[in-house]
Amino acid sequence: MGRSDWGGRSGLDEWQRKDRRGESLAFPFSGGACSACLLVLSVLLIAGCQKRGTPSSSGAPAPVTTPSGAVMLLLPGGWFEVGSDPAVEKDEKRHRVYVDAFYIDRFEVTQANYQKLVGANPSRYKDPNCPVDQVRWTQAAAYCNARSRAEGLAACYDPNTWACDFDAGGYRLPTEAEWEYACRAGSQAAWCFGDDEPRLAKHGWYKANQTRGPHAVGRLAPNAWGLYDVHGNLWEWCNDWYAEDAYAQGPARNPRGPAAGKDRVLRGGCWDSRPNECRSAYRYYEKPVFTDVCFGKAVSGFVGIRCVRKR
Ligand SMILES: [Ca+2]
Repeated sequence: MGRSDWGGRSGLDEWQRKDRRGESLAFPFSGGACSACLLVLSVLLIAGCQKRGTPSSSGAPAPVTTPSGAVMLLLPGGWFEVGSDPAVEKDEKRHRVYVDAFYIDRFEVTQANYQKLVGANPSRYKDPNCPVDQVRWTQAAAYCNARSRAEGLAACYDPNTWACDFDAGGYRLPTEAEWEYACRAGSQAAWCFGDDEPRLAKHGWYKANQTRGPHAVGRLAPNAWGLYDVHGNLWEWCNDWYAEDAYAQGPARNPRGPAAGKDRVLRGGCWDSRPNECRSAYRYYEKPVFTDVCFGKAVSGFVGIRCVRKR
C-alpha cells in the first residue's frame, strides 16, 4: 500500500446463463470532539496493518482489517498458470502469467458493508451477513469508489467513463488474472482444493448444496490462502472486458484484458451453478449494466463483489 494509506487522514475528502457458456464502519471521520482520538487510532491502525499484512511464516497471508471494516489479505506477487490444459472451454487455454502483489477481500462484500458505504442494498436475498447480490458492474465499481473515499484513498474509477486508474491507491475490482491467482492459491487443479468434485460442497455453495439463494459469507472451508467462497455463493465481477481471445492477446505481466468491449468478466460460479462453472479457470461474462433481476424472480441474485487494492 502506499504503506501509510490505511485510514490516512490527509485525503478524507476522497478517503446461468452461459449454459455452456454456461463487517462495520469503525472510523466515522466526523464529529470534531473525537478527531484527536481518531487520529491516534488511525496511527495505531496504520502501524498494526503494516505488521499484520506481512505473510506469516506458514506462507498464508495474515488478515488485515481496513478502516471501513473489510478483511483483506496481502497476496505476494508471482507467476502462475491461468486456464486449463487441456482446455475445458475454448476461451481458457492455459498460459503463464505474472501478477504483482495485491490486497484482496477475504470474503465477498457483505450487504451490511455495502449498506454502510453506499446507503442502499440492491440484494434480492436480504440478509446483512450475506454477500450483496444483484449488483451491476457499474454499481460494483461505484462501491469501490465509495469504499476508497470512506478510507481517504484516491478512487480508481472515473464515475463518468468508468475507466480504471490502476495507479490510484483506492479499491477496484480484480483483473481476471488477479482473481484466478487468488482463487487457485497455488493449485493447478480444477478447483482450489483439487480435482475431486464431491469436495466442492465443502468449499462452495453451488447447485448441489445451496438452499435457494446465497449464504452468509465465510461459512465453508477457505482456500490455501484463506479466501472464502471463491467457488460459488455469488459470481464475482472482474475489472476486465471479456474477449474470447484475450489470453492470446494479453501481456505476460499483469494482464488487464482488452481496452474496450461489451461485456465484463464474471468468475467463480454461484449458488445456482454447476461444478464446471465453479472451476478456477471458468470464464463468464455479462453486460456492465446487467442486473440479474432481468431474468425473473426464480433466477435472480447471482452476482456480487470482491475488491482488491494495490500494495
Ligand atoms: Ca464467489
